[in-house]
Amino acid sequence: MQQLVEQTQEIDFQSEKYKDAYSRINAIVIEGEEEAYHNYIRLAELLPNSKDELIKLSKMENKHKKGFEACGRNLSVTPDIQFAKKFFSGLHENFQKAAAEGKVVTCLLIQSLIIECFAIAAYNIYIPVADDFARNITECVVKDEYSHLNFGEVWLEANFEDSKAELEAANRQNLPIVWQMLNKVADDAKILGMEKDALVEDFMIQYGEALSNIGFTTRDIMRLSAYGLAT
Ligand code: Y39
Ligand code: FE
Ligand code: FE
Ligand code: FE
Repeated sequence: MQQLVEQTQEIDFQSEKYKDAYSRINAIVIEGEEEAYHNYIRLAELLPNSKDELIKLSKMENKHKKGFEACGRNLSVTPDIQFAKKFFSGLHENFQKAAAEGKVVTCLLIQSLIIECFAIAAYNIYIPVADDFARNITECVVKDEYSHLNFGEVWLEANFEDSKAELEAANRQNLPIVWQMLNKVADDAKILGMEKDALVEDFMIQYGEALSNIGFTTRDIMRLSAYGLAT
């Protein structure tokens, strides 16, 4: 704990180096929230029985986006949205394609498991090293993200046997993209005080727990969650 406090005090939130890295990480988070907003609206069309709940989740994502835009403004940082759009393009395209094919299991794996776990890991690691303004916002946001992850878990658990094969294929297609995204952001994250190892560890814990809650065995989880990690 002492160590965390000291580390926080060392960060100069107004240095050019910090603000340069923040222009990309902040953009990733803003663009991620924007895409999550649209993804839950799309999911509401695909799952009419859960429409009201999914629209509620989409509205939360839109609120998160506004919160993180305020974090950038607070540090006088202009988010590099073009960089962020490219950062998300792999998962974005795979979500769009799956949605067009009516593959709701793949859409849920991409948004409600992979992206939510990525968000939870990133926000958990960010909170202790954030500026006071951003910490307050991120603490509220991360609570919501757990509820989004929970939506995916509950739906996929209820439909586990029918979803298993598609989940395996979607995991194989999309998890390697997450490891590539982590590599692309590792240097900037480090400047913000976030270690890549800690991000990987937290993601693995969230994702492994999610797969377990859905019904996968420990053996399956080991195989699924490390897929593409070493490449
Ligand atoms: O469900 C959500 O709100 C997720 C869209 C938001 C994505 C956040 C992505 C965070 C990755 C940041 C990487 C920083 C190291
Ligand atoms: Fe939009
Ligand atoms: Fe969000
Ligand atoms: Fe979310």
